[in-house]
Amino acid sequence: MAEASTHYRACNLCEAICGVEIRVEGGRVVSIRGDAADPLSRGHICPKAVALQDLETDPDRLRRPLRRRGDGGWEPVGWDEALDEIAARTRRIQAEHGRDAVGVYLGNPNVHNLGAMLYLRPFVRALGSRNRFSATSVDQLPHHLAAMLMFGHQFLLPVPDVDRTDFLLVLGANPLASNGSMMTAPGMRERLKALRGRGGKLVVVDPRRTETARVADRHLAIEPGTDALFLLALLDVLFAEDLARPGRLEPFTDGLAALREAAAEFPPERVAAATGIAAEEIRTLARELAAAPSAACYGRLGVSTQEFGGLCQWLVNAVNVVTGNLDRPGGAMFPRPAVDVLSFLGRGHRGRWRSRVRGLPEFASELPSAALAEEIDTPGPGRIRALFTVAGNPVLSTPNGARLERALPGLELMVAIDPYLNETTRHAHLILPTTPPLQRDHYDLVFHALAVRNTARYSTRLFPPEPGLRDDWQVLDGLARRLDRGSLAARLRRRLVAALGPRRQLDLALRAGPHGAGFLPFRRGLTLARLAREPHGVDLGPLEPCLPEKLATPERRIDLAPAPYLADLGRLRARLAATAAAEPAERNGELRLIGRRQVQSNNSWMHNVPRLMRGKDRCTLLMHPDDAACRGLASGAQVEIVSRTGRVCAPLEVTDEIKPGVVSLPHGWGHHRPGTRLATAAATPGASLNDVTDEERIDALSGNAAFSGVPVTVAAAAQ
Ligand SMILES: Nc1nc2c(c(=O)[nH]1)N[C@H]1C(S)=C(S)[C@@H](COP(=O)(O)OP(=O)(O)OC[C@H]3O[C@@H](n4cnc5c(=O)[nH]c(N)nc54)[C@H](O)[C@@H]3O)O[C@H]1N2
Ligand SMILES: Nc1nc2c(c(=O)[nH]1)N[C@H]1C(S)=C(S)[C@@H](COP(=O)(O)OP(=O)(O)OC[C@H]3O[C@@H](n4cnc5c(=O)[nH]c(N)nc54)[C@H](O)[C@@H]3O)O[C@H]1N2
Ligand code: SF4
Ligand SMILES: [Mo]
Repeated sequence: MAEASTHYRACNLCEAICGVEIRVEGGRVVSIRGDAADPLSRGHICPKAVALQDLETDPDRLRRPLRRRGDGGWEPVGWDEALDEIAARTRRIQAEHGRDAVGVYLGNPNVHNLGAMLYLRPFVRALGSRNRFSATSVDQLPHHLAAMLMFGHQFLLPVPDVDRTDFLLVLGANPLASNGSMMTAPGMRERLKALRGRGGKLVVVDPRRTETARVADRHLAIEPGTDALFLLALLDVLFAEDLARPGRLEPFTDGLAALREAAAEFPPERVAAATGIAAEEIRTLARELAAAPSAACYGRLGVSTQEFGGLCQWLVNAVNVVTGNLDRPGGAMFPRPAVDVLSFLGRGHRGRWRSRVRGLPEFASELPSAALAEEIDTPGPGRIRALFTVAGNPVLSTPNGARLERALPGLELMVAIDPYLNETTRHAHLILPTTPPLQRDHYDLVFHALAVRNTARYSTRLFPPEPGLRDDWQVLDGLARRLDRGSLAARLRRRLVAALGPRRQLDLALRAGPHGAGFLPFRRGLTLARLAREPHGVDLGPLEPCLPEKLATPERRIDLAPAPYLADLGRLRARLAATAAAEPAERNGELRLIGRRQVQSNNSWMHNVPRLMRGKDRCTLLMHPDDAACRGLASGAQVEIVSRTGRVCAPLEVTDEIKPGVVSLPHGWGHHRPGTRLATAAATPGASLNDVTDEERIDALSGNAAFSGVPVTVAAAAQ
């Protein structure tokens, strides 16, 4: 290992999946640069790429399984002993209290992990519980609901064709900080510059003048949680001014008249006060959208994690259909990835069962994570008594995480598959640590399917797995094998598939995919072996129109007006009436709290990377100068933020980039909890936004958490 070598791979830390070039000398990483030959990222990387190396060397990262002792300390335990003990205790609890007594929470890094993507399903199936939760319902659930209801499959997710569009309308996304989400487009700064360079326009709708809004042609500072009203008004103008042009989509689209009728109730003049956006602005925008040769409307986290998130994602798709921009170059398009995720993930279903305490509907076999804590702390039959967390930190990432934090110690068994002893995993009885990114093979099953260009890239591991660690898939498989109680035939079938391992499963999926070589010898097309010989990945071309063939609805038709959305308009109507009736002064000095993302963070788990933590405290509360002045507050002051659920303190940052009446705190902080092993993070702990968000604020339609617009009061903190 003494000599120098260069390793090429994809960074899997966020959705941008940038190609990286890693120089290794003497078995150590000496540099990480962008891979200029990657057909998608073309050399782009962000400051977080160095984390690939720092995660490797982090002394706090766990390197063997741990078991909690009676005195609260931790002892090392062998893998087989740990897995056997977990299986035995799980079975005992399920035998006594039923299968639903075991819950599972799947966190975000699973989607960035090939092995987890392939082995989670058999593991969850082996648990056999209806109490399944994941980060989906604190994030993008409304996107899946809209895809299922409108296009027939929860993963028929349109992606804005940013490289060819003439007009990009962005709502509730800040790709210059997040590097893009449900839109894999590494290097958004350059891509947006190119958009404007070719005469295109960028309009950003956001309560904050974000990094992305700053490079836009126009920024519309919307009142949090009112985007559904805004989008309906936009549609109303398109219809009323005869600008609706679905074009080639029209012969296979239903519900235009119903949508038109729904939108007619919300003309711009009616929603202007509530949204904070002048009627004329909305009219102008509608006309520009309609006039653009191509346009894409893209709504992301900020419009998904709000009380009308379901309606928002429906209406975003609707705008793209009504303007004829769905499935056309420069519009919102469907990728054609090398592995066809649609073929092995279910279409989705909703409401087949409900959560025990609040009666919230499942979606695709998962219950809303906003209900996790109450399912643990509310006594009665069916209560969750054992919990598995897999790559998740729900104490910091789910609404009213503090309630969950209080509930976790009451579990009879908690198991965390996670490389860190953090705010959530410290409550586990056993922690099973898995390999960091450079010690495993990777192919992005999910993000190639959300990318603005069709490409494929396989990464082999750079370093061998550390002796005490296993890959996520091995741990999940070890548990599934011990817990599976299906019929002999079913178990055998599952064993056979699992025994293939991730590489062979991937090879089969690539061969069977739309760019694949199939199963006969000497055929052109992709196989894993061929892909692995291309260290920079392969280019499979720009996005191409694929409708109506790709639609998964029974008649291959788009439904523009699904009944659940029309029914949910009643809730929006009531909200609009209530807003119109309330005087602003009646808010009693109440502010609306929203979140934000920062380039050097990644949700809750990258604050232990020293090189990402340099500089001043980033966990600050943003407040408009007017709101600060009337409270007698100035930048740097410690303020207390109080909501229905709790209170946190943070330093204030006064700035006119935030809309008056709105304040913003980033999420993923709050590393002061005792009993964690995160030395760097604990040195600059920040406060957890989710100590003040509210598990009762959800989008009633989808069950997604409504983080945006939490009512809070802010005052100087007592010393
Ligand atoms: N208020 C507010 N809350 C939010 C958000 C917000 O904007 N505002 N955003 C939401 C969103 S979009 C998301 S996706 C969620 C994220 O919510 P979570 O997924 O619950 O949280 P993360 O912070 O991503 O934590 C990831 C965990 O996985 C571990 N981990 C990292 N890599 C691996 C791996 O390869 N294998 C295993 N087994 N473990 C690994 C880390 O140590 C960490 O414990 O948070 C949500 N919460
Ligand atoms: N650096 C970094 N990158 C990340 C992450 C990270 O934590 N850090 N997390 C990753 C994950 S898991 C995800 S899901 C993606 C998310 O990626 P994005 O969707 O780009 O998410 P954010 O950057 O949080 O941007 C959401 C925007 O919505 C705005 N907003 C809040 N409320 C409203 C509202 O009511 N209406 C409107 N119109 N806007 C509103 C906020 O001000 C914010 O600018 O980022 C991913 N990438
Ligand atoms: S943008 Fe995302 S994928 Fe690219 S280097 Fe940064 S963290 Fe990695
Ligand atoms: Mo996310």
